[in-house]
Amino acid sequence: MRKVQFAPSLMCMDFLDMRNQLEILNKRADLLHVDLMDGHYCKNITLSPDLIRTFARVATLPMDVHLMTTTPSDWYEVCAEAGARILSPHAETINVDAFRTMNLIERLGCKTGVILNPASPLSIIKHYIERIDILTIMTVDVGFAGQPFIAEMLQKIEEAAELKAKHGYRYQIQIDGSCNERTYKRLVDAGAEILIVGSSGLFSMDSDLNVAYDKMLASYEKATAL
Ligand code: S6P
Ligand code: MG
Repeated sequence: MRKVQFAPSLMCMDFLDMRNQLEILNKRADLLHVDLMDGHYCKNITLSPDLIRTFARVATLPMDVHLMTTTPSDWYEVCAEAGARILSPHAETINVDAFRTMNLIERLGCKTGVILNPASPLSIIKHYIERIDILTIMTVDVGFAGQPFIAEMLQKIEEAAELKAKHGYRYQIQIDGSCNERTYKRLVDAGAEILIVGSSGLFSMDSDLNVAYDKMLASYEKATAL
């Protein structure tokens, strides 16, 4: 099996079974993906800083907060204080003050994530790419689980992997959107290092999350062995 990390997307978990599901993920996953939406940047509302604080009582894995908000600067401090370890705003929202943003995230003791929408090229992060710890490439438009994979993003992942190899950048390449048995092989072949698994890759596989996790690993192994 190819070496890749899995980051379950907590907006897709069974909210009536949160504690149990977090305890299972503690033992099996690599990091936790927390989607924070404001209803403006995208037309949905999912998790919240209060929920991050609640998850932190049980979660032992680092929480990566994906800020789908028009003004992410409203949320860095509160998310870090609630227990986030990685803060991942969208490049499209921080490019008015990207350097101030990076300085603040570092001062808060968090790792720096940056996320690119499908329509955004890598060139918009060119001047600060070397400061990024986790670079997330969206393979669906923001807002909802269960959307179709945007195959044009494979080229962007390849470009990010080439840039990383060429310049020795430290970022890990993370993929958000429709990571599942139909896309695993293409994603890892292109250079993906962390796969965010949501409804299609993990939570829909079985109502028992341990069984779902086994099925996800088996489907990953089968897809990437081809
Ligand atoms: C979408 C969000 C994602 C989803 C994930 C769901 O706005 O950022 O993190 O939770 O993509 O997974 P799937 O398999 O339903 O696409
Ligand atoms: Mg996300």
